[in-house]
Amino acid sequence: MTTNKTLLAWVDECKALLKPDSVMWIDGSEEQLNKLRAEGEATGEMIKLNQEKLPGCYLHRSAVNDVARVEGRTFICTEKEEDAGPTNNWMQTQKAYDLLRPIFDGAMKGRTMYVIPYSMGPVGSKFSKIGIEITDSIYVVLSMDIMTRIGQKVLDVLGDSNDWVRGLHSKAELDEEKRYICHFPEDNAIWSVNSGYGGNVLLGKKCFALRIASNQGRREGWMAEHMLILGIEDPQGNVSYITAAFPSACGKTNLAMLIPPEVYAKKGYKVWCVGDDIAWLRIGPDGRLYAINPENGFFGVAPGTNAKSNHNALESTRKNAIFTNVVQNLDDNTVWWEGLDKNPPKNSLNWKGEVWNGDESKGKGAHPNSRFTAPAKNCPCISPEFENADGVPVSAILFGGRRAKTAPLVYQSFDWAHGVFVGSIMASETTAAATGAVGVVRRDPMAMLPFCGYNMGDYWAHWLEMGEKLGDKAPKIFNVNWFRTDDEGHFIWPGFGDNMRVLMWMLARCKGEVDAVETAIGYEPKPEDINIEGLEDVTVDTVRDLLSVDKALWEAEADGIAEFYAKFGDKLPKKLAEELQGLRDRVAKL
Ligand code: GTP
Ligand code: SPV
Ligand code: MN
Repeated sequence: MTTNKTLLAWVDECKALLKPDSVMWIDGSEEQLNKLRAEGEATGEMIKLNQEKLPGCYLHRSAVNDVARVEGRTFICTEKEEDAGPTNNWMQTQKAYDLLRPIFDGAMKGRTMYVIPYSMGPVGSKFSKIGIEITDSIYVVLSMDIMTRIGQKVLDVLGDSNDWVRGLHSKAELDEEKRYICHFPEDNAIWSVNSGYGGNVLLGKKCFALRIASNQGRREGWMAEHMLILGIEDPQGNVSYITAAFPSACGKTNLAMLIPPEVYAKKGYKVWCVGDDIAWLRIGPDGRLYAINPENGFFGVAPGTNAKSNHNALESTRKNAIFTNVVQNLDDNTVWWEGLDKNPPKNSLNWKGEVWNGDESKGKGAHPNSRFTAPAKNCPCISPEFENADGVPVSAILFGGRRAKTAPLVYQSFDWAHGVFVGSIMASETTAAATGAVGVVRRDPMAMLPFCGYNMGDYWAHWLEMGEKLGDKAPKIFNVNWFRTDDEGHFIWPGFGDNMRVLMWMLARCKGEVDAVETAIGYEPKPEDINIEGLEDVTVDTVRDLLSVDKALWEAEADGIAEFYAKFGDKLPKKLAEELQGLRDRVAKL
């Protein structure tokens, strides 16, 4: 399939280490993939679902101890600790290789070693990057086929080049104590072992497209971000693009595919999804910032996805999708999860494969981090620009998280540098996307805490530099919070499709069509400038309340930021320290 010497040598090396029974190069043909589907079915790794209702769809169950990213066992491996920085787990490069090599040794005995050539971004685009993943998991091969562009065509583009990311994965024994997700940005390599969960093993995604690519972006003058990309088309057919960084399970997939509320739909507005999780951002020939989605599919959160909350995501999963850790309805061999509808199937297995039968006293049917991989082209609102190798021009960048109180519904940064500050101080309640406690507020700068592959202080400096290069062509930066709650803990803002009302204010700001109110934290809308036409439970007073900035909360926030910033020592850009002082001064006057 290839004569690439660097690649052939690496595959031989891996083979010698892993000792598989056989090696299979993935060419991307349906014939080969069908063989693997049948084999996965035979071993029970893949469960074929009802092919009339869900053509091409499969169910997969990961091990019970292996259902989310393991941040505590994820490492950035570099020569110097300061290159990983205070927010990453660090291991010295050689130490990491020495620790992992014995774990990989012989790990594929009795198994097939699959070699998957894949492209992040359209095949052959000058902005795309190539990776090779070695794995012993059929689930990984089939999921990589959905999430990336794979096969012979990628090798053809790679040719004899040595510019590709080496990704080594083995399920090994799925031993939690020996589970490691290690990144070697200095070698463009990833070693992942003892896990079978998507975020740990679909190496093109978080491992390459964020942790390794953030390093490449820093070196080459671009950015790899945990962002959705969407386009809003006005009735005249002009499309404006927005990217948004929200932490894991905080609403990117939902916002990326939103359905405009009636008030906008009837005027002819449309929303197009370019990406739901990762954006690679580059400065284009006209000096503006352009975004591409390096992925080819969605790895979305299942619970809460329904015809009303996210019709487009649900539609995306109706064919050629793989569901992980959801409920299996035994009556018609389909799938179910909490929040799909109010009818938990009476004859069903839970995510672990145990008899559940819709009995909530036995706990949840689907795992809270159960997910689907679905081809992007299934999405009814996929953007016509999805395959555009040059990307789409970005008008606005949003940051946001889950904050019950402090953060208002929306505010705009004073300028780019202040926007970088706003991104750097993001905080959000933790979710089931990673192992550990859920609902604990933690700092998650730019939603990149678990994904920035180098020192976060240098990362902020890179953001500031990009802003200098962009100058007055820089996108405007905003912060949003869909998750403010009332005293009973209910969300005040309706969210989902109605978030478009807030996006429309932002676009009006980008075009200079609407005034704003200057507050201690940034520019806010006048409450009456958020369009609430057609909303039942929201009044102008509700919006005013959602926009309030509380002095005591923001004083405490500033203290929290100072404490967080202190970890970075002299890696903290001076500009951000000044921004923090500016915030303190303004809050003091409230
Ligand atoms: P990752 O794939 O983990 O990076 O997550 P994501 O950011 O794509 O998250 P996703 O869109 O899947 O959101 C997951 C959770 O957020 C679900 O429980 C949704 O119901 C909830 N959610 C999304 N948008 C909103 C919103 O506007 N308001 C409220 N209240 N909840 C929302
Ligand atoms: C996230 O956790 O942010 C995800 C899912 O998008 S995973 O690929 O597991 O990281
Ligand atoms: Mn994500």
